[in-house]
Amino acid sequence: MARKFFVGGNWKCNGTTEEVKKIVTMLNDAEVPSEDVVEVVVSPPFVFLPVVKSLLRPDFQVAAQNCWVRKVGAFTGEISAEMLLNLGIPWVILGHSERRSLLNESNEFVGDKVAYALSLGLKVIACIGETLQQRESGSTMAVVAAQTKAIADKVTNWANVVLAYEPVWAIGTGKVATPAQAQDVHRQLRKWVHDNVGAEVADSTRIIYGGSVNGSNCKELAEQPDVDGFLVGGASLKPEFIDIIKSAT
Ligand code: G2H
Repeated sequence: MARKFFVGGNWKCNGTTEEVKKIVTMLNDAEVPSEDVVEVVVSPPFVFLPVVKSLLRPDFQVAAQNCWVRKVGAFTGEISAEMLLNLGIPWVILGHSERRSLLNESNEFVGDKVAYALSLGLKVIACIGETLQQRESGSTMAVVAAQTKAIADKVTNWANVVLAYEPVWAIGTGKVATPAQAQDVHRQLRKWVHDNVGAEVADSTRIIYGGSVNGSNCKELAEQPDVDGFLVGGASLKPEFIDIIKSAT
C-alpha cells in the first residue's frame, strides 16, 4: 500500500503571537506538493492553536502537542482531548520524549492517552525512541517495541495513528540518525507491528522520523523505503521547513 508522506512541524515551547503569525505567512506563501502527495501538520503551543488554525492555509492541518489522558474535570493546568475537538483541532502529538523524560510520562500513561484521544476521534502522532545509553547497550529495538506495545495493548484501530520514531540522542542535538540507522529501526518497527498487530496495519501505518531533521539531510532520509515522513522541531520554525515538505517528492 502507498503510504502518504507526512511532515509534522513541532514548534515545541516557542514563539510569540507575532512570530507565530510570521511562520504561518511563510507557510501560506509556500509552493509545495499537493495534499494528495504530502500531509502537512503544524503543532504550535496550546495558546496559539486558535490563531494558527484561523490563519493557516486549508491544505495544512494543526496539531496540539499534548492532551489530558481522560475526560475533562478537576485537572488544573491540563488541556483535554474534548477541548481540542471543540476548537476543531484534528491532531495531537503524544508521548514526545521531552514529556516522557521531563514529566515522567510512562509507556502505560502514553498508551492510555493515545487510546483516549483516538476514542474521541482525534488523530495521533505517537512518539517513541531510545536514549543514547539504550542504543549503546544494544537495546534500541527492545525499548521501541515496549513503547509501541504499550500503545498496541490499548488501541485496536490504527487508522488514525502515525508513529514517530525519534531517537532521543538525535533530538535538538544536530546529531541526526544516518539514513541507514533510521531505515534499520523503521524496518524492524514495521516488522514488530506486522508480527504483533497485523499485516495490514504494518503496511498502512506511517512511521516518520524525528531528530535534527533539516533542509539538508531530509532528502536522503526521505528516500528510505520505511521512512514515511518527518516530525521536525527546530527546523519547522524556519524557511527550510518548506524544503523538508518538498522532500516528499
Ligand atoms: C524531535 C524533533 C521534533 P528537533 O523532538 O519532534 O525536534 O528536530 O529539533 O530535533
